[in-house]
Amino acid sequence: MTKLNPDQVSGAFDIAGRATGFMPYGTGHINDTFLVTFDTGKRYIFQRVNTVVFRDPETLMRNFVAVTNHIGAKIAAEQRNHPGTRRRSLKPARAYDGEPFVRDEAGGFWRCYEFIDGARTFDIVENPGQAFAAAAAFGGFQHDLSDLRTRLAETIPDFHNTPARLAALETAVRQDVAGRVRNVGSELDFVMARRELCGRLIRLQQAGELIERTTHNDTKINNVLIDDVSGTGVCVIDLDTVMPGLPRYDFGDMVRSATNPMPEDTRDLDRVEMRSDIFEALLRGYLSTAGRFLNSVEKSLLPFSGVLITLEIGIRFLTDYVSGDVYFKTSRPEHNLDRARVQFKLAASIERHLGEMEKLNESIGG
Ligand code: ADP
Ligand code: GN1
Ligand code: MG
Repeated sequence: MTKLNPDQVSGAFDIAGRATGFMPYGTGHINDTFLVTFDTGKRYIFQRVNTVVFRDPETLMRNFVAVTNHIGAKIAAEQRNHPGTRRRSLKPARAYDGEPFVRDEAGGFWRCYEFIDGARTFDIVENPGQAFAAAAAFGGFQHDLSDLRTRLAETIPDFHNTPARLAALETAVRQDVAGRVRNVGSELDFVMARRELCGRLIRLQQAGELIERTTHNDTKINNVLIDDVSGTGVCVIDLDTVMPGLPRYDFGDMVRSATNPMPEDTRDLDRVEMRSDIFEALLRGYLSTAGRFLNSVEKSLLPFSGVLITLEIGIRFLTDYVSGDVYFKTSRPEHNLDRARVQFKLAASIERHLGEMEKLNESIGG
């Protein structure tokens, strides 16, 4: 059955007025996102959740509501009514049946929240100020959730279990369903040479040295809205993978997505590199908000997490390429391979800078 559009489901949400227009929005790889305008002049984000990736979207939405209620209550308690504070959390709309979602007759699973005005996301960080702002917002988000008493459901089990991601790649290579393994020899060599790295954080966690916390798990830099005027981080979005995890993964994904000056899928690999000034701004921004609750072991692993997550996401893109593009949205046959190559080039660059990154981390209190 053909997929429905947001204007066909908008009437099921308890929103004043009528939807008058919609357009696809954002550059995410998983869900379908739309900006919908109502005749009241108000704008909303509608999302058709990818139910192949998120098998239990109702549980996911229970997490979503728990998180946004928790942060919303803090905002109310703080009673700081300047615009930045009011916009700090997403506000999910309710359907007329009281649920924070709507299922359409074509099998689509929809949610909706208010559009946050006066702010935007960036796919590529333009300057250290933006990196500081984004990292401070993600650290603030972790801090906001550090006293959440309920343990959230795992929307994707083993999401950042790097050894499990490696095992999935090995299985995909053995099966070679798309006949693409012959194209990825050097990429596989790159990964296999780093096999030992993959288990490092998980081993520390299993040894009880790293504490499980509620983390975002998808801190790609375009998952935080930056204020158009002040340049500060306004609101952390894309809450599908907020669940128990290690804060290090969140910092690592900021390093992966913000330090690279090129698009995540560029073919111009010569220009892919880790920008040291952006790393420093991320570290300072993140510690300005998360430094308060992290312990010293957690802090010492911040630079390494950049290598690990970049390698892990590269492994995931490569696995999807070998599997015939079944997970991430693609717009060309080699798209996932191009993405994987960028991650590996960036991981190698981070590795080369690791010594100086660790020195900096020690010197600023990480
Ligand atoms: P995806 O899962 O597709 O990455 P996101 O939830 O990250 O979806 O949303 C896609 C884009 O839509 C974001 O990068 C951001 O630009 C925009 N966006 C999402 N939610 C809002 C919001 N409440 N207000 C303004 N823009 C938003
Ligand atoms: C996906 O949804 P989006 O585009 O923010 C993916 C992340 C990856 C990222 C790589 C649920 O994030 O884990 O790091 O692509 N999200 C999911 O760009 O798999
Ligand atoms: Mg997103």
